[in-house]
Amino acid sequence: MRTAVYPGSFDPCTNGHMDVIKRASKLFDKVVVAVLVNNSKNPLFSVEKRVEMLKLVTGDLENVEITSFSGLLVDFMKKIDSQIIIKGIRAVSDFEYEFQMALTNQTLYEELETLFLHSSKEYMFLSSSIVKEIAKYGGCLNGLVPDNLIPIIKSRFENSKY
Ligand code: COD
Repeated sequence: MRTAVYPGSFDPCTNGHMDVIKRASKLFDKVVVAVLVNNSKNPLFSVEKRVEMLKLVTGDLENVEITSFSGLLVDFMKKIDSQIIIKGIRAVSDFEYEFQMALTNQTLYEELETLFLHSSKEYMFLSSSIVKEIAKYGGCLNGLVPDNLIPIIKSRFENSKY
């Protein structure tokens, strides 16, 4: 059984992430979406909430599992005995960082392969940061995140001075 891991912050999950998850789920027997716990980016949503939101939007994808991890990705990969990391690539700027990460991870765990899925053209500009910026100023999130996440994201801003 081929299991691939799609790691990220998912703060929050966007339609760009969803596109990668759905496409990866067609390529592998199982896809584990792994949310990083101790992210230095000062996340808007707790890891529990990010996991909950991902579970909500992937419920219909039978071979997709949502979990979280802390520490090094390579240690998580060893723990669940997977050797395939999925990354999404939007532009050349993503590639430079992701290529460095892929080589670092393979240096730490030789058997690892990182597979890059290019962004679909309608999501090339999309990131969690852009979604947060729009939500912060009360902008429209239609088409940027799964519909059922819109009220959750909006209420996070209504209830905070983020
Ligand atoms: N279209 C396609 N792909 C996309 C889109 C989009 N619109 N938006 C995001 N993506 C891709 C990103 O390129 C990335 O591959 C993935 O989706 C997740 O994106 P984010 O922004 O949610 O998550 P990141 O990039 O902050 O996640 C970084 C990791 C958590 C993967 C990384 O920091 C990590 O592995 N940390 C653990 C510590 C470690 O092992 N570090 C490496 C050795 S030092």
